Amino acid sequence: MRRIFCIIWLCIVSIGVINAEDGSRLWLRFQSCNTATLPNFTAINGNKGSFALQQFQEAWSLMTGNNLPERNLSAGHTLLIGTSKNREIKKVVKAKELKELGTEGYIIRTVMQGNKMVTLVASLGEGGLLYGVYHLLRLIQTGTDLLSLQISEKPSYDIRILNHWDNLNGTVERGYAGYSIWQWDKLPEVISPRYKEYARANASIGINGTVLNNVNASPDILTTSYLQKVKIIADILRPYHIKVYLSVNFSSPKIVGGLSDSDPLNPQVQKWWHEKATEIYRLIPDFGGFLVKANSEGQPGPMDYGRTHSDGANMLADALKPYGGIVMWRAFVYNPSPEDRAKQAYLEFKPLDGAFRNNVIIQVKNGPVDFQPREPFSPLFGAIQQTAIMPELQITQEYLGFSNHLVFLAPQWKEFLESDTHCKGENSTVAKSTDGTIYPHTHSAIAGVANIGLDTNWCGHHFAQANWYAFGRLAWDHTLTAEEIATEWIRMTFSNEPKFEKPVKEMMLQSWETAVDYMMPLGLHHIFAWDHHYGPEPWCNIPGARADWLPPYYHNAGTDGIGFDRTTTGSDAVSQYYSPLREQFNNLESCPEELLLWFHHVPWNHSMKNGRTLWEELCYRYDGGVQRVREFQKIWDRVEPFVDSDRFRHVQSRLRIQSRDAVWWKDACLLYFQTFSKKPIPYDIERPVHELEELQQIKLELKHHN
Ligand code: GCV
Repeated sequence: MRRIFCIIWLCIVSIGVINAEDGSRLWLRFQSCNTATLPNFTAINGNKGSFALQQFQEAWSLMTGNNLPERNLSAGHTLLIGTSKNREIKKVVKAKELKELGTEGYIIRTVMQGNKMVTLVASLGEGGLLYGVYHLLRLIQTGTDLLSLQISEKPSYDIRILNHWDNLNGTVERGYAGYSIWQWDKLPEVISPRYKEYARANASIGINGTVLNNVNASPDILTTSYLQKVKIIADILRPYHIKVYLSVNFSSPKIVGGLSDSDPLNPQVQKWWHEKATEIYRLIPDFGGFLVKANSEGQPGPMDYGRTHSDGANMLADALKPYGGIVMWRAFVYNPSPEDRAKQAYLEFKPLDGAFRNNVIIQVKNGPVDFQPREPFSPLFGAIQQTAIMPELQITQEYLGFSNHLVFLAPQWKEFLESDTHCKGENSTVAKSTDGTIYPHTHSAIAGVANIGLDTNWCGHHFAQANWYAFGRLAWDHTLTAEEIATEWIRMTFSNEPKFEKPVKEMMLQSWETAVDYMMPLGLHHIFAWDHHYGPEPWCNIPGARADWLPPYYHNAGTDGIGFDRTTTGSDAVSQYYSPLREQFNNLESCPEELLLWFHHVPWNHSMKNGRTLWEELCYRYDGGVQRVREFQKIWDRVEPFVDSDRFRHVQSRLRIQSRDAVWWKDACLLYFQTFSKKPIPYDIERPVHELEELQQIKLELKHHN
């Protein structure tokens, strides 16, 4: 009777809450008054004081209003949560099974013991137990039948890490969700409750590392007073199985340590880093390591002293080695040279393959240029073999409409991870060439540039939370489909109602291709407005600016056609790929049309596979993108009955912006490119509503936090 009362009470409370959802609880709302989907657990048992067990109890009490009684296996349905050391677990799960899954893997299983039903979550380590518990909670929240579970999982990547581009003054580079969640000015005295919520959200999706500060790193982070602040955060994150890492400035020995230089071969410099590592590990015994942007976009690095990337990375790696720390060394490098920017990272790093210590991982952006709406994968994937290499994905939507546009990125990341590098023949996907399958190394890793800020809903746009979620889920299991991830997220974040789930999922799954179409279809790239990267500026030409920071460098539009010639007779970037890819990309006929203008300069009259000319196809792509955003608006308006009013209105309003922006993109690009193609926009396509001159006047005053 009491339980029924509680459930009714919870439902009433929930109805109240439905009108006041602000997105702060992310996908961890634990707000179930649908008793049909709740398992009939009658008791809980497990390792005494287990953090994972506590996490389950907290969630359970939010869902039901009660804690589960902690007692030994008894009649009814017991939930057993324990490591391999637990006596009850030992009775049902073979030690060998758990060993094979490692300390982060887990088993979830339903077993009968006489007339007793037991659902168990078991792992070798506490981390795995936590992940198992969150897996079980996900099944409960998404309304999955729990009567015959047979699950065993282990992560695709060892290190699943967020990169915050957060500055010490509280701003966030390329952040669109408010100020940084790390409140350095208040630490170590004042501890924001957000730190814990952040940790729990990450643990629930398997993220086990975080780099707290921007890769454009302030040397101050390595001062003792900042390290004491970092220690507080590390202490909060530790129970959630999350390690803290820091971005470091290569000139720190000179700037913070007062040395005459920061030359990696200078013994004084090496000593400084060793002592700094010792100081860090004294404060934070499980400190993860360093992330470094060196000799890139003006950042200092070993090349300032005539040394190589490996000299720099190895020096840091040696300092961290005694403590088990790692160095993530970024390969995002390009200089204002005549060489095609897309080729430069490969040219710099490929010759260094094998020259790095085994606690160094080369961190490479998914594409060879810079997180564009669509890029081919970077040719470094598959090519770097003797050194571990990790993908860097961008969760924050620097090039995809900030937090104004609804763009679900799982399809983009899946396309990337499943791209076949051909490094060891067919089916040598990017995923397999980085997760240890093809090239086993001491560590495997994947990073995502965070989209998290102090905004109440964490990510600015409610649907941008889905990208944080998707990154974690794919880092854990890159074989998941975008659709599976969207289903889980929608159900937990919004509703299990099929009339909501189905159309919203379709919208999410189409949203990335849609944004590509209204921004940069057919392989176009980097035609953004100067510096802030919001909106189109294909004409942008700033006197004296580096050519490779200007759109015409990339689109090369002229009366003869459009696109970047990267074939063997052009910049020859195609040759950085393995056969048969390089031949496929090189040939206009076999190059995938989605990447056509990435690899080829193509005449306006070129005949596409569907019979249209290139110009016509470009027009239809832009228009298709606009029309689909309008469809998204209709989809969203129709699902209003299933969403709380606050989130409904918020998303509705963002879709209106997205719709207007899509028209802006289409008009700007088509009217501008038309000055070269000199062809009419096909007559069945919506007419431009802007004048080109009017669009060319737009200069947005967007805050760019550096
Ligand atoms: C952190 C791009 C972004 C920069 C970013 C850089 C990087 O150039 O626009 O804001 O700097 O990439 O990844 O280092």
